[in-house]
Parts: sequence; structure tokens; C-alpha cells
Amino acid sequence: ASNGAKVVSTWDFGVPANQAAWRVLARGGSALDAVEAGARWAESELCNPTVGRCGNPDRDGALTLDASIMDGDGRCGAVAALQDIAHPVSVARRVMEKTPHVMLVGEGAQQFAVQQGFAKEKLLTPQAEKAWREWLKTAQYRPQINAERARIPGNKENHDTLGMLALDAGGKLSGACTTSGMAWKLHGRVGDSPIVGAGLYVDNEVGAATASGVGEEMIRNAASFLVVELMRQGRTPAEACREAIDRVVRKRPEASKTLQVCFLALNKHGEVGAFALHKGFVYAVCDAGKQDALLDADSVY
Ligand code: SD4
Repeated sequence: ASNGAKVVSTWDFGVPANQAAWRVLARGGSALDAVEAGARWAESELCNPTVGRCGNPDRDGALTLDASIMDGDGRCGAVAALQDIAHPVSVARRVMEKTPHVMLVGEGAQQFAVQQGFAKEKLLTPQAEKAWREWLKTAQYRPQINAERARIPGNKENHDTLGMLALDAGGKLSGACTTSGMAWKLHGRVGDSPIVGAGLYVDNEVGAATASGVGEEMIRNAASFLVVELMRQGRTPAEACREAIDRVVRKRPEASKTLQVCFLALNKHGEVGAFALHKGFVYAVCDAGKQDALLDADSVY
């Protein structure tokens, strides 16, 4: 049932996240159910300072979560700055399915989640609180170019959003993106991940794209939409990601030397591509042939 199905996602933890999604695809499940399952895995199982319950807080010590989900027919839902709810991607899906809206933020998003039966719980871990107290000593917001945070113990990097794209056996695409955003951000800051077209975009006619890195750059460039539109014009996924990265560089040549931006794309034929500003971006690919591939993306720097 899974022939032709594929799931791809950002960073090395994308491997187990893909496998969680694959369990859905392998039994003939939909791409939408698959990406929700993969993102839920990252939100709960993964102890990572940039996703879900183990995320680092903002500068005031509040853990605020952003997530989006989208299918290839243009149905989409998102939550931003959601607090004390463990599965923002599932709340995003409820926004898509149960409301006439696309995005809920802050207290309203939390209220909606509780009404939908999601439990309210304190999510900030002791480790994240300790990291925040440590950060307060200098209180400088300076995102570093990350790579490979999971492999470097004590590394305080924070580009580890899960962006996931799936193609199911029926040839339909979906995507999801989930994050606690940039560590030590201003309270109320929203990144690209919950913004349709910035951190995620999906169109069954063409393909899907997602992003990780400093979200302001993706928002500025409507980046995931741009990647999909470039594929529509005939670029391969890799070419489209590369051209979108070039756009980021052209817009802010100086800033792009110090920021990480990464794109990952999957077209409707199952072809995959990625490109990053700086080296170190890895992405995971899973299909019937191989469920644990981890690949290095090319980069400008
Ligand atoms: C954000 N893009 O909130 C996210 C952060 C990120 O890997 O990707 N971290 O800007």
C-alpha cells in the first residue's frame, strides 16, 4: 500500500520522526495523518530545545509554541505563541478542521485547545529553565549558525525545528511544521513555522516545501511559497531551494553571513531537494526502500 509514498523532514531527529510518519503511510494512511503523527513524535518523544515540551523559553521564561499543518488542497491550520499545550500540531489541525479560520494565537489558541479537549500542563523542563537562567546573565539575543546541535553536548544552538513533508500512496501531499521558535525571543514573537507560505507550503499540483533557521528571513521572502512556485516553473526541488536561498542572500547579504536558513522540498513525483545558507543542515528521507536515510544539504557558505 505504501508504494510511491515518501516522507522527508529536517535535521537528524527527522529520521525517527519520519519513521513515526511512515507507520501511517505504510498502512496506506494519508499524508495528512502521517505528518501529524511525525510532528507529534517530535513534540513529545524528542527532547530537543527547539520543539515541544523540551523547548527553550522566550526572554521572559515563557515557553511558547508555534505549529502549522497543510494539505495539498490548500486546507491549512496554525497556532502561534501557544502555551501549556503539549501538541500544537494537533491543535493546528483542529483549527483547520473545526473552525472557519486558519490561525489562532496566544490565549485564544489555548482557550480553543482546552475546549477541544487538550490538557493544559506546565511544559517548561528544569533543563530549559536552567538554560534560561544562565542566558539571563548576559541576556544577549544572538542566534548562532547552527548545525548538528544534537551531536554536540552542551551546544546551545537553536535551529532545530521539525519541518516534515509527505506524499502518500494516493499521490497526495501534506506538510507540518512545529517549533518552540528561537530561544530567548521577545515575548510574543512569532516565527515562520506557523505562517503558511513562510515555514510551510503545500500544493498537490506541484509539491511542498518547509524551512528551518531564523524565521524572520523566511517570512521576509515568503520562502516556502517561493520554493513551491519555483518548482511550478520547472525547477527541481534542489534547484528551487537553492534559488530561494540565493534570494535570501540578495536581500540581506551581510545578515546572511551570520544566520542559518534551510529549505527542504518534495515534489509531487517524490523527488526531494534541500539547500541551506550555511553548512550543517541535514535532512531525513524515508520511503519503502529505506527508512533511515540522512543526507547533507549543500550550502552557500
Ligand atoms: C523560528 N524557524 O521560529 C524557527 C526556528 C527554527 O530550527 O527553525 N529553528 O524562526
